[in-house]
Amino acid sequence: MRPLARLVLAALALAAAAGRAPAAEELNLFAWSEYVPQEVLDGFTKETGIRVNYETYASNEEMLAKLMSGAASYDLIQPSEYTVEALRKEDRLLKLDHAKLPNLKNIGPEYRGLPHDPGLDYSVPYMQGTVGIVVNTEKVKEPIAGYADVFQPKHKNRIVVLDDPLEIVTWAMATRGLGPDEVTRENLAKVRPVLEQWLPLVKVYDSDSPKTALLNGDVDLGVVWSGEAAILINEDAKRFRYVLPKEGTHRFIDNLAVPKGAKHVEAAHRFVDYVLRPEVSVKISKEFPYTNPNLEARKLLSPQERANPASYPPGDPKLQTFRDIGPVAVQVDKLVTDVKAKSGT
Ligand code: N2P
Repeated sequence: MRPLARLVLAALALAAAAGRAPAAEELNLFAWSEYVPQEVLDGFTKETGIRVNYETYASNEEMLAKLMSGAASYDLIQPSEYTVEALRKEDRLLKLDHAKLPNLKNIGPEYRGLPHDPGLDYSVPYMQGTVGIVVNTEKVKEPIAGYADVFQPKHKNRIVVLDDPLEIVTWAMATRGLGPDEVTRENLAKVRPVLEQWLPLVKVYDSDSPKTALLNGDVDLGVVWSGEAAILINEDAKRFRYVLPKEGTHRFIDNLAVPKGAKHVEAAHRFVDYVLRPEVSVKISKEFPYTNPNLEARKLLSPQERANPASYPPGDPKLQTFRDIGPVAVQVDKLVTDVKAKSGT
């Protein structure tokens, strides 16, 4: 064969091989916003060659709606405990292969045996947190101990809250002595008047970054995720205080889980085990200072980080975890949307 022909053939063979080569592997992660550090995603890609597409959401309900619509295919999602429970009832989660998760041992005993997934067979705790009140003590001088102290006419237009109907409804219920397990049509009707008083007072609804409005002085107090409060305390411990509402405090446990139909199940396991490594998990805590369920990672935190009262509340506060409330969730959404629309907020 003439050299040129040989060259052409070699080039053709190379092109054919390239066409057959598997596409670079990827992982489709659908998770809460401001929760997974870019440094962690990059570290995983560098080590494994697996590219991570990180799509974000701001509530469990938003995630569920998108997942159930089938509009996109995800390999990993990040539901809170009550949403793990709901997804399991619908048989939407894949059983995890614990043999591929040797670092699961780092998760503390208090995260095992819980009703949504007692054996961590379908979900792996990622971060835990509370929902509480942040007060700018330079602006608000009187004591704030509970929701009823926040939602007062004198604080009108000085309040930020999570843009999360279930959260908002359970705060109002707590002021009427009703727990988060008591979300029924009847009780929703009972708290409608409370919401009608509260929501016109709110200036900002923000589940992604409620700290921003507090930090730049747009508002003076708010009801936010504990990790957001912890960041504010790190910024200025004199100015910001975190209060666990006396009427009842919500404790959430956010988890990683693989939805049925995931296309990259192996990559999903590799990612879960990667973030369970203490030295990786601690990076998550440093950027997003929630309560880390990974006890080995906790050991790597500085004494100052462990002393942040929003990340690791002192004492033994009474915390309530949500359970799946079933179809009444639609009514929760409707109630808050309705009252918001009438409040002009
Ligand atoms: C992260 C918010 C996670 C807390 N930005 C909600 N479960």
